[in-house]
Amino acid sequence: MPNTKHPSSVDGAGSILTTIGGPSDPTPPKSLGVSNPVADRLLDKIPSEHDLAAKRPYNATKASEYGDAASTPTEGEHFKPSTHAATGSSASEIIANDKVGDGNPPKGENPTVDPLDRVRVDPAGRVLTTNQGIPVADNQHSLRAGLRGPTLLEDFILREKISHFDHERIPERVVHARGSAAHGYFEAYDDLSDLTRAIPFSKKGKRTPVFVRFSTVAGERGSTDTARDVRGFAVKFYTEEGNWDLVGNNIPVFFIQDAMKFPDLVHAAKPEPHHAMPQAATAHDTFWDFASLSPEIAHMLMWIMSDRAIPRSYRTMQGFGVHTFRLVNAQGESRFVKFHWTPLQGTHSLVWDEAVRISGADPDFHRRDLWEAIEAGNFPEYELGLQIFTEEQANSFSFDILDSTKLVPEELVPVTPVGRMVLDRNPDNFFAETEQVAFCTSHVVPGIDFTNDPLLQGRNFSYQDTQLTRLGGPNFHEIPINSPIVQIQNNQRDGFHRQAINRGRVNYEPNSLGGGVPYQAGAAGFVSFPETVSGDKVRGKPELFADHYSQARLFFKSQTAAEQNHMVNAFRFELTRVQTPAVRERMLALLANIDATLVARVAEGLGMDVPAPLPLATDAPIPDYPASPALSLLARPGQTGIKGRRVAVLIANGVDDKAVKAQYASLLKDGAVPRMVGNLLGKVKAADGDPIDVEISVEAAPSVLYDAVIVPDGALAVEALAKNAQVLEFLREQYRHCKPILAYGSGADLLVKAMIPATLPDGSADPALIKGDPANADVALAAFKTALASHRVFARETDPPSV
Ligand code: HDE
Repeated sequence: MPNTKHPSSVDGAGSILTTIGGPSDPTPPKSLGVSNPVADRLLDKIPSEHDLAAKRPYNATKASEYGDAASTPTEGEHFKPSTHAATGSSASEIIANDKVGDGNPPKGENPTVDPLDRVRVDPAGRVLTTNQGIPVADNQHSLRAGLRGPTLLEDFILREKISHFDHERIPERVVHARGSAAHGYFEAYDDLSDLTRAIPFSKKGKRTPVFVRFSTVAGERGSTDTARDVRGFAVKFYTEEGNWDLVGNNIPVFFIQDAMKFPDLVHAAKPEPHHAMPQAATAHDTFWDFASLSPEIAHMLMWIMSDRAIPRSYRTMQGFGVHTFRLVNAQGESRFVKFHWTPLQGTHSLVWDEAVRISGADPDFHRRDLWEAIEAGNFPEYELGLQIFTEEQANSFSFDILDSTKLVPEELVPVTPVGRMVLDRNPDNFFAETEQVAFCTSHVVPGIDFTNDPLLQGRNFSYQDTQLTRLGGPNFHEIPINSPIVQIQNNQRDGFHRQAINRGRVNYEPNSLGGGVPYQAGAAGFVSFPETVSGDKVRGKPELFADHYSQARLFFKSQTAAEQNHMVNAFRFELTRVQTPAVRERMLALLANIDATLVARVAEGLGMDVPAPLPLATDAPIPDYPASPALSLLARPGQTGIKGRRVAVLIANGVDDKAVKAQYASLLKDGAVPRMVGNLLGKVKAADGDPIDVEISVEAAPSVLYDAVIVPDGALAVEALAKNAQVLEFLREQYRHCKPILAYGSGADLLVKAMIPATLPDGSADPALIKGDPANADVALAAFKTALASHRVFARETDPPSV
């Protein structure tokens, strides 16, 4: 589409980079102000999608569906897109790798282990068919005995269509039902073959394709993204020696110590069984009843009541393998390892009030953020770090490395960076890929091995088992997203939905009729580490597992004051929603073993006295750890500046046109996503008379959906904005949620109208409340960008909130 109105500007580019709304004027920008092959493709994709849709202003075949005309079916209207991109699922589909292929399905191939290209379906220029490939003449009507008669059972086309639809749903995951995923690659920094023979680490610069699914745990498939919860962080590596699944979380410890307790934990956390409430929340009696009777949960409670449980984005959270695993090298030597993923974007979270409001404004907040970032070419990137230690070291620790409620402090064993993971491609189809992907902790490759952590051992059974129901049988490994990039060769046969057509008559081993193949690999295959095992058959836990509180204490004391405040508030919120006083009391008694200030402040919020601490499960002395700054979220501000940050630029009639456009363009250039936000869609008339498109209204995308706001200069504009209470609330929320605010010239009057405090509560200057001189706009913008990159100013917070 020719761009006549904004010949060379980036106006509207913020809307091209997002998935909600857009200006009334469909004229797209010509440039995004940055050159990036994926983001640039959006400039083709979005306008050509519009052009394609515009070719069909109405349904021209509708009239032929009635009366006698219906007896001669008409060919469906169809149109050719102006670009291939127009009908693709994503702009990132052009990014190829060994797993996804290049996006162009080869004709006539049907092997079971090829890349996803084999099953990618493109309907361009094709007629509609049944599942048997029969061309469908009429997709509007069922077959009937006369226009007013009954529908005929003979109508195999209707039956097939309805029946398939009836069975579209599969059971959701029993936990981690809500999730989003992306393709990408892992790249090793170095050759680690002295440590492990795992092939992704075999060579400096080696790339292994991955598929990563992030998730919440407790909520159902359609639940909100910003619930307070642990996030799943599951990575499937498609290696040349088979698939390795590192099925982790964004928190390095877990609630329980033995797989036997997992169904109890999940039952307690999920909606209560009598009335099925609440959805995606632990703030209810059954969870806290279970928690207060399971003191091994203490450490995990510290993490889930912290801001870790409300991440800003999947791009801004860490990932952890949680359990201790083993690395084994070609000589059969083993070391213990803990896996850490660290986001280059830094670790950033939401504030609770914001998380709650986002649930209404955009329940898909994290899904959208991940999708949009990849489409915009702001590829999420994480560094993989390993904590490596020997058996001797492990024996010297004051905790048991098989206990998943404990972490290995980084001060004890530092994290060594070994590679990076880049997520550079969105899935083509949510169901086929994100929903059907099956992660199993038992999927390991030579060079990676298990330990005897009783949680991990239980998981190794559970994941394989759960897929049988969820994906309908034992052949889920053949679903393209699950199948490895190497051939599957064994004598397993048949079962529901089998795809492989195995050649020959030999389906057993040993055989001579097939020449002995496939043959076992011997030492070249997966060899379990020959760990010595001895002991009585017993149900129980080792002594060191009985220390429930030392690392909970370590976590609490390692947080900054603001983070501690957030934890106090989270406990107050959750326990206030509990109805049974005895449960609240027992929880306070548990907290009393962790920190005296914490319990006193939570008790105060509940109007209760601090009870006596719960009895301990051990008489052994409890380790006292020094504070670990690495445990604070603020320890990792990130390296990618303002990339992917959303900025609202408020506009109304009379706005200073030149300035807002320059700010908009400058933010785009740095990879942020600005949007012109107004009272209503349409155009506003700038001070110099030029029209500017409003890209979205304050109502459709309220304050919580942005990381920062710019209030422009222009007395008239300020007056118009001040009349809208939603705008004033917008600013108050930006302030309350500690986000950067930049006001130019008369824009500062709007802050006064919104009753935004001029200084921090202690009277000092607020580094993220920036008042800019329009004559010197660049200086203020630079300060604003710095504030945006460092995320939030928690020093604004008071208890209770004053704004
Ligand atoms: Fe899971 N977990 N889990 N879990 N888990 C599942 O497997 C289970 C645990 C985690 O994106 C289920 O395929 C048991 C720890 C993630 O598809 C199920 C125990 C950690 C995902 C299951 C645990 C996790 C799951 C449900 C205690 C962090 C989502 C659907 C012994 C290290 C993967 C499925 C995805 C999913 C069982 C504890 C992470 C039922 C029995 C610890 C990220 O098999």
